[in-house]
Amino acid sequence: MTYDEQLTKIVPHVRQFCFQQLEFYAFIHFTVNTFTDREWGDGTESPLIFDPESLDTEQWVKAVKSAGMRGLILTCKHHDGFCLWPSKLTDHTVAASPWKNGNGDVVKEAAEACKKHGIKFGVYLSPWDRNCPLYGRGKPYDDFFAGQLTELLTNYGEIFSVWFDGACGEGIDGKKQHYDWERYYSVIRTLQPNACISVCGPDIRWCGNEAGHTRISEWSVVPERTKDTEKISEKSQHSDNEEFRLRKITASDSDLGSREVLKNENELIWYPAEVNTSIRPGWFWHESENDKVRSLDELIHIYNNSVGGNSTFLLNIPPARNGLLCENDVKRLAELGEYIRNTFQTNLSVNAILSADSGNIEAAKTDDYSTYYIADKGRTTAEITAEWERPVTVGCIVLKENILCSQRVESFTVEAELNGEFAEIYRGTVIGYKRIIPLKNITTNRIRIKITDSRTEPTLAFLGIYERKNTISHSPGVGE
Ligand code: FUL
Repeated sequence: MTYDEQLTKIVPHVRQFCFQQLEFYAFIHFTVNTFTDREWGDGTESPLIFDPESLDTEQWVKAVKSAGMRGLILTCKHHDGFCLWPSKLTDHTVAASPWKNGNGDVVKEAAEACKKHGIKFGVYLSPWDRNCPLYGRGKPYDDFFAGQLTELLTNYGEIFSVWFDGACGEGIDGKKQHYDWERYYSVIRTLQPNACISVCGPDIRWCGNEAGHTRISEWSVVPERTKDTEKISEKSQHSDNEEFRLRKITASDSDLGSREVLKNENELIWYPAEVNTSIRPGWFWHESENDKVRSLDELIHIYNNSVGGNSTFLLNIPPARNGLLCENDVKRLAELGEYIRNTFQTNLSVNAILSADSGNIEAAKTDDYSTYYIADKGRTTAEITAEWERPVTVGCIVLKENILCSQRVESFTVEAELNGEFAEIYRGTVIGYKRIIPLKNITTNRIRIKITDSRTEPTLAFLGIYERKNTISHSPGVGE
């Protein structure tokens, strides 16, 4: 087996495959910080300050759905330790707050609203707890944390994501906790086997920043040691390459999966990226940021480069003190949803005459995995042409590999016939789960896609060529 073939033996677990198809989902940061105007609470906040008198989780879910998001992850407990559900393991919860006279449960309301409106529900539970007196004492804290996880994963229906934050500081008396991750993971696998564990977990990788920046080439096959930076020294002893042994891997490295990076690694894993960022500067609501909601343009840019850059997109929208998302944020989400719906409305490839230099390209007309294009055995390139009798105006092209066959494509180009000749209009590197290629006003009879390098036979689960519907277009693009 060639080296490239070995790389393509690494494929997603079914739970990762399902997760990736959610594409775009919401983060909701809400806790005592919302009432203290802080980003990190220190655990001394009184539960008496928590009183979101108009809390309406259906308003959250409706707004989130209007943007085209398919899930919602709630900060059930942030670093301050305040629990949005009446945990039996601590008094520092909604039960001690005036909200609903202590009879409320935000987690329950959020889970129910998601279920009612048909989106997935996930939980963020901060391992770092600045209120819990057991923090930093080893097993007693692990017992406490595993107990809280058990409450969340037992009482609130199906959970799609358990989001473990990397932030880890000192507890009440300056002690640091060394988390028993393996134990936490086993609680999750037992209680919610379909849930993906994100960031400090084995299923979904943090993209390495919180600003919404994305990589040009995002690979899902990466070194196993990407998963756990603490284990670097232990793992690297196994490599024979001296220079490589000394090189550390961090989540923010610009290249995590090229052939060059992978070649000295002993263990490789499927570990796809998630881009997480906030619609405002902060994660929590601050009155002073009500007019600092990201522009539609910015959000489209992040969407195209995350969902359309072989990542998933987790966008945070923080509720205000009254328990509602603010008007500006709600409006922006609706605008984004409208843009997405318009962009991907009319797929011109359905009525195009498709041809390829090998394989059955017709199989890529439908956006599913039941049929897919694959080049003939032994080929690592492909040339695919879409042709229409009358000229079409294209706003966007979407390419999707069949990731069940791993991630294979290394580079490709897109050409359009302009004035009787093919001209290159886009040059790309990886495809992976999805590549979105926004174009500006290309009117043509023919589009040609050339896969110029692939690890083994290139696949396409889907080729979408969308008619231009939006008046705004977003980089990169040519033609105007
Ligand atoms: C960080 C946290 O410290 C922030 O408060 C926020 O929750 C973000 C998503 O992760 O590490």
